[in-house]
Amino acid sequence: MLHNKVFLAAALSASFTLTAIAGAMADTIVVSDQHARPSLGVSRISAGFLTLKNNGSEDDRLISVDSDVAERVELHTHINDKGVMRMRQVKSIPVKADDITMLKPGGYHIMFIKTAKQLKVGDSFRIKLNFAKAKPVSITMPVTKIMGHGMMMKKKTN
Ligand SMILES: [Cu+2]
Repeated sequence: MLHNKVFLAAALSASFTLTAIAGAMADTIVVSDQHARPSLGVSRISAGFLTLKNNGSEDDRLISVDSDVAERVELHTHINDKGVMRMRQVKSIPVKADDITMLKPGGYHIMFIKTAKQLKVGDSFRIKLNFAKAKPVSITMPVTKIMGHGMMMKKKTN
C-alpha cells in the first residue's frame, strides 16, 4: 500500500517535470508585466500593456488578441503626427527573434473597446495572444492605475 503511494507520487512528479520541460521549450514567446487601464467613458475603452520576449530564433508577430472582456480588441500604435500623438490600428506587432517588444503608453498597445463592464482597479480578465508562428499564450490581465491612454507625451530619449 505504502509502496504503491510512493510509486504514484514518483510517477506524477516525473510526468509534471516532463510537462514543465516540454512547456518551457515550446514557449518561444514569454509574456510579462501585463496590465490594463480602467475603462473610460461611455465607450468603455481600456488599453492593455505588456512585454513580449521572443526566445526563439525566428522573427514573429503578435497578430491578434482574443478576449471576451470587450466587444472589440484591436492592436494599436501611436504615431507622432506633426507633434500630435495619434493612435492608429496596426495589423500586427513585430516581435523580433531573441528580442523584446514592449507594449507601453505612447507606443504599441492593445485596445479594448466596449468592455462588458467598467473595468476598475483590482479587476482582472483573461486574454489570449495569437502569434504568426509561436503558439498562442493565455494570460490574466490585472487592471491597474496608470496614466491616461494617449496622455503619454514624454519624448523618447533613445
Ligand atoms: Cu489605442
